[in-house]
Amino acid sequence: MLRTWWKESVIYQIYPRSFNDSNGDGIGDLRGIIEKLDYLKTLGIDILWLSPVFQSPNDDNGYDISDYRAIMSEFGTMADFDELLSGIHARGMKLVMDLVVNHSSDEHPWFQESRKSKDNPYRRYYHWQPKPPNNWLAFFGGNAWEYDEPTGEYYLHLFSKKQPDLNWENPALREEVYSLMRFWLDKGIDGFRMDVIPFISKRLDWPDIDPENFTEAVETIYANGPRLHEYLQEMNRKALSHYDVMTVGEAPGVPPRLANLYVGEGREELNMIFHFGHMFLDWGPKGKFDPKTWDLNEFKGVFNTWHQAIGERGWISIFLDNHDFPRLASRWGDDGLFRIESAKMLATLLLTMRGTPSIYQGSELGMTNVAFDRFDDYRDIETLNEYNQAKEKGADLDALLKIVHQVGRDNVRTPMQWDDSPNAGFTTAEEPWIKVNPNYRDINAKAVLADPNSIFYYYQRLLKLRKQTPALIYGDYEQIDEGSNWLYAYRRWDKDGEFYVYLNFSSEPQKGLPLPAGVKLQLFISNYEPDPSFRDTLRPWEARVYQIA
Ligand code: ISL
Ligand code: CA
Repeated sequence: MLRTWWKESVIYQIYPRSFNDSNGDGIGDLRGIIEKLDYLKTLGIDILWLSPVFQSPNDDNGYDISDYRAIMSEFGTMADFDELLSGIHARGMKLVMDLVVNHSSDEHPWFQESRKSKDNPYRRYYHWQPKPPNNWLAFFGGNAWEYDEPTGEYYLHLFSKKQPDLNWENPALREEVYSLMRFWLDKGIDGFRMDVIPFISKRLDWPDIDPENFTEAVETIYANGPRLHEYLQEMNRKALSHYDVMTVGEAPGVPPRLANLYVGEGREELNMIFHFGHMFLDWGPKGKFDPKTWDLNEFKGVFNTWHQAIGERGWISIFLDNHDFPRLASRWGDDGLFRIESAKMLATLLLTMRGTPSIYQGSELGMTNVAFDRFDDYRDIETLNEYNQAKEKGADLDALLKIVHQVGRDNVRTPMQWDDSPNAGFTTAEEPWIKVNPNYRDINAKAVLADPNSIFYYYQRLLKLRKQTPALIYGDYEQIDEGSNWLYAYRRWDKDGEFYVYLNFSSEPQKGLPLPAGVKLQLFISNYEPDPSFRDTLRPWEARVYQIA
């Protein structure tokens, strides 16, 4: 199996708008990130992934790009970017940028031209149809086909109507993409995270979806289109292969059996993907605002299945939250009484699983979901569109607000909590672009840095241990609990080392650990003080990792 830096690294995702505001306008920016590089170095991460920082009207916070070669004015200048990149490299870290090329902004000059007339040279940069050819629904609500006045035709948008889908069938568009990739690669960046990359090749027979089962349509119709792998191989040939960089494709709709088509060695496509197996466990047929319950055995099943599917030939990146999903401690743990214990337990999972871990900003503080009591305080287009639709239909808005508290993307977009001063030290402005989580007085970076027992230092230890332990990176994986509904236990091993990981996914003490017999167990790391009387019992949300001595 290929041994390489991006398998041995840990990613930290920054959502720049919410990370740190350096100039008091209420919006995080690049100089704000520069100010915190030493903080990130202290934590011990290797790769910074920045959510999009390109020029954008911010309909979807930068995932709608109007100039791929310019920095968003609110975030700073190209000079700031260059300084950020060299600051990252000077500290021995790497920088990965977000590549959003399934769609552009409708304010991109390509689209401005494209909509002008049917014979405009940019017409074929997007998908135009005289009539909607199918019943596709957009992720952010409503129809995926939008009528456009100037030419009287419809264009496709899988996300908001300000995010028209690019037409990859057109070789001229593809060359534009490879060229903008080379622009950033030539500046010396270290790779790309690729937004909804499985969606770029469309089914041109335009089949209908089952509107009652949107979640299923993502996999069966939107993702994994007929020319996808041809495009990825071309992208590799024309851009990526000329640089020592890493790629991670965001891969909603990619089932395990197709994974190695994307990331298998010798395919010359991507290095890794982020799969959504666990992220969609609580989505009902109608999507995220139609939540259902999940259980621990399904969750474990996802990790097992993906491990088997990837095997020795491919690689994945492991994440438990990001800028689109609830906070990990709120979603998979207990963000009340056992916030600290469960945040550390989940960190243990993230950093001892096979695959390149990706940490989302604020996890190292144990940040939690937020529950604003008015829709007015929400900023995310997905939430606001859902609200507007519900209002139009006369649906129960209080019920929707509760669902938003549980699943909304603004849960993870409130400002980073740096200290206990007003607005958590994120900004000196009176009002940040989105309100801070009121729990910032207790939960903040200043507090965790002052407490040797904090979540922050637990991450720091885990990061260091992982780096020193090839078995935790390259080693094999196998689940060892037998269908327990509170315990997740697994073994990681290679020829030089063997590790047993025990994770209590419950708020009760639980007895009966499947400990290996006849070997000497040495405690490797735990989120509780060791206590021999608990040898066979895990305390609430306890994580314990043993090494075979
Ligand atoms: O959270 C989701 C929608 O409810 C996911 O399905 C998400 O839309 C999907 O993973 C794609 O996400 C990416 O592309 C979107 C952008 O809004 C997200 O922030 C980005 O991560 C469109 O660019
Ligand atoms: Ca700012």
